[in-house]
Amino acid sequence: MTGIVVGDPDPTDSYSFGEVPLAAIAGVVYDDLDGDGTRDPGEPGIAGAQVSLSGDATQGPQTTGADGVFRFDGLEPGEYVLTQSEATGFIDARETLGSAGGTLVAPNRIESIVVAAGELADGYLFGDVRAASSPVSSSSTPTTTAPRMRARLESPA
Ligand SMILES: [Ca+2]
Ligand SMILES: [Ca+2]
Repeated sequence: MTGIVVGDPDPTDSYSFGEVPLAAIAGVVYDDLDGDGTRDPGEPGIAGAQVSLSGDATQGPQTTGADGVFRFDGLEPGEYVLTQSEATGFIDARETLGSAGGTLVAPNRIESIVVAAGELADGYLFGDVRAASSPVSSSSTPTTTAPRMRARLESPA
């Protein structure tokens, strides 16, 4: 509080009351290559996805760059909503809540993110997968396929 003199007689004094450190909400839109809902090492960010902030303030949409990162700065303490839309060629996968929590209410929509003064709420992950490759493909779990079942699947119809 240095520099602020209580009772300053200057009528043009512009100090505002209740000045608080501002918060930020950040995260990444990423390519969930194996469709497991977790960002694993080597799973890249997605460029061209859009993320919007709503709630106690509205910002965006931000369009992600190659790293998939989005970040909303300058937020008053309050409650916010993140909404994501896929980049061309991608479909929805699973989302992961970040450090300030929240509620996943629908695909690509996280509500009730409550941030305190000066808080950086990070780690909000929006997972998408390429539309060309099915996220429910069984090809990623060959070791759990019984030989008999595999033989049946591979036999001619
Ligand atoms: Ca993954
Ligand atoms: Ca998603």
